[in-house]
Amino acid sequence: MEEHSVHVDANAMIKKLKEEGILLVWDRLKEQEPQCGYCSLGLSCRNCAMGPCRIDPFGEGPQKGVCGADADVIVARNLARAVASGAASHSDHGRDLVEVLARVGKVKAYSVKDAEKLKKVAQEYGINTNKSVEEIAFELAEAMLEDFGSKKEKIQFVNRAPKKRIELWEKLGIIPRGIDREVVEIMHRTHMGVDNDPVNILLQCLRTALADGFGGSMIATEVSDILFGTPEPKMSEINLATLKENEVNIVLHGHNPIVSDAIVEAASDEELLKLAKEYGAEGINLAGLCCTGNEVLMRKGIPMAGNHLIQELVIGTGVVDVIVVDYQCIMPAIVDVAKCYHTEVVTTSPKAKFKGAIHIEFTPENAHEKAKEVVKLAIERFRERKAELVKIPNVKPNKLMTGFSVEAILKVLGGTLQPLIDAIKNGSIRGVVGSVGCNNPKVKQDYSHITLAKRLIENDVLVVDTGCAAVADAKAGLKVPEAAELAGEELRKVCESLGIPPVLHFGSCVDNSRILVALSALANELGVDISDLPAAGAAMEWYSEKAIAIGAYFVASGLLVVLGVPPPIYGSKLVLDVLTSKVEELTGGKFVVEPDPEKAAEIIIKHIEDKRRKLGI
Ligand code: BF8
Ligand code: SF4
Repeated sequence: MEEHSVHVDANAMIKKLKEEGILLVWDRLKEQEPQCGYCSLGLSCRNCAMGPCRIDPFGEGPQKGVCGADADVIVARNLARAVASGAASHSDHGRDLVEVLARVGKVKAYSVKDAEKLKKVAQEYGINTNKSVEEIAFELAEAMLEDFGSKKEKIQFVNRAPKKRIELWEKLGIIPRGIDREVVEIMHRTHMGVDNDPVNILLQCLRTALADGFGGSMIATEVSDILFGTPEPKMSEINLATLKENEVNIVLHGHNPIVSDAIVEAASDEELLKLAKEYGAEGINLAGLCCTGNEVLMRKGIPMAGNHLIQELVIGTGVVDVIVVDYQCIMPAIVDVAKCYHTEVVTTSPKAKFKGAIHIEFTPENAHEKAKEVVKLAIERFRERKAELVKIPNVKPNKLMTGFSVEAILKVLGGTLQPLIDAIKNGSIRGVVGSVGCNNPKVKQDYSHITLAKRLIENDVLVVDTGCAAVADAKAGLKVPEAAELAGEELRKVCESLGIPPVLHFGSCVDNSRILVALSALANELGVDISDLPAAGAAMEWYSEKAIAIGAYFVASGLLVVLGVPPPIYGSKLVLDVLTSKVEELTGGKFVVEPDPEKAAEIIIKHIEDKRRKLGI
């Protein structure tokens, strides 16, 4: 049987769990096959009770739904609802952070860790910063909440985009007015009998995606930096061997640092450490999963257990005492796997409860106590481990360098982007690519992310990565300064002189907003638009609606975006044509679907060279 992952630790765990008779994501995918062809093409609609309806892709059966909607309308509407869900997920996460920001000074668990950034962002919002940190935090939170509403003509961070880009968005009528407003408008437009012009629907997809990228996600990133510290380069470790057999292990899974950060604090509580030792553990060990893992890795160097497809496997080590989650990308299946071990799944958000899990609800007011409660529960579960089920894969943790916020990069460069611009101009860095997104069991885990990143750096293209792609590249050893050896000669020299890896960890998925900030700054310095830059995006193993929103805001910002997993748009020639071709005339960006990472790399490199030629560099 072909292995499901490129990694030894994952394959060892898959084998173990299989032997134990536990069904995993790959087994469930098999059970689902063949998956529905109509849905895969985007041709099914259940938006109303006259349906559900399906359009026959071969032109023999029905070509219209009961209401008269054709393939183009149905495909565009389905895509729009995915963008709305993705944008809503990032943005609601952002709002939760803003609500914490508003309470700074009134709650124990949270404070402002980066006052300089607080002031800088507050000034962008036009707030007078000549007052206490708590007052600024409150006023900034109030101003950010306005961005979620519907009273504005333009959300604030849109102003960070290059002027030409903003003018273009104005011309296209896709300036996001309010984050919630754009999401709601998609839900409205896709109701039966509202927007029946597929191109008009697609434009609203771009506007809503921008409300995510320059709105909800950017707010999430900035407020996380303010509350938990702006990341700086640091070393850490990654893979399943970051779990410790002799320690209490708590796995942090989900997205929002509000919970994971509080647990990190609680895990160093003296009393709890004493208790853990009394119970026979040598300490309390934390390991991250998915994006909340990226958050605490970027800021605190907390080791990372893995990415999306590791979440069931991590429990299979038999040493995870508690897996604590907030929301997003948490498979309901982990509760079933946990039942076969001593592991407790702890949910923390009123928005995300799981049948079979223990619910310990976190609020900004109680986070301190609740975090300790979770750690205590983990200590108690430690004693219940089933020795016969314990097996941590016999590998060494991979090292990685993390923490590349835009601010940190500026510091590395000596305070200005000029060295980077010079390197791009003289060709030692041919271009920059954001490699983002998930794992998908339809792709051998991490193969496409890693192959793409390797090919790009070999060709002197700097890679910045986020989310699960970032974990993949780190496990492949691409995020240590020594990985400069794997880069082309020119990129290698740049990395060696700066002491950085050729693949830079930009953070979690909301931190794709850092890519927007970095590219906007680069474009501004060069006096061009983002679409003129030798840059691109890739989501080679995407699965999530959030990744669709990210891809759409990259395209709206002028980037070529390669998707390694086909999106459900092939049922409409028109939608396919708009998104993979015509949109380029509007925004300068477009989607390319290319599952083969070798070919994806060729497409991206050609794109970068074209852009360089046009810039005359
Ligand atoms: O927000 S990359 S699988 S964990 S959706 Fe999810 Fe995809 Fe991972 Fe983070 Ni992003
Ligand atoms: Fe069918 Fe139209 Fe209703 Fe969709 S909105 S389910 S196509 S009748």
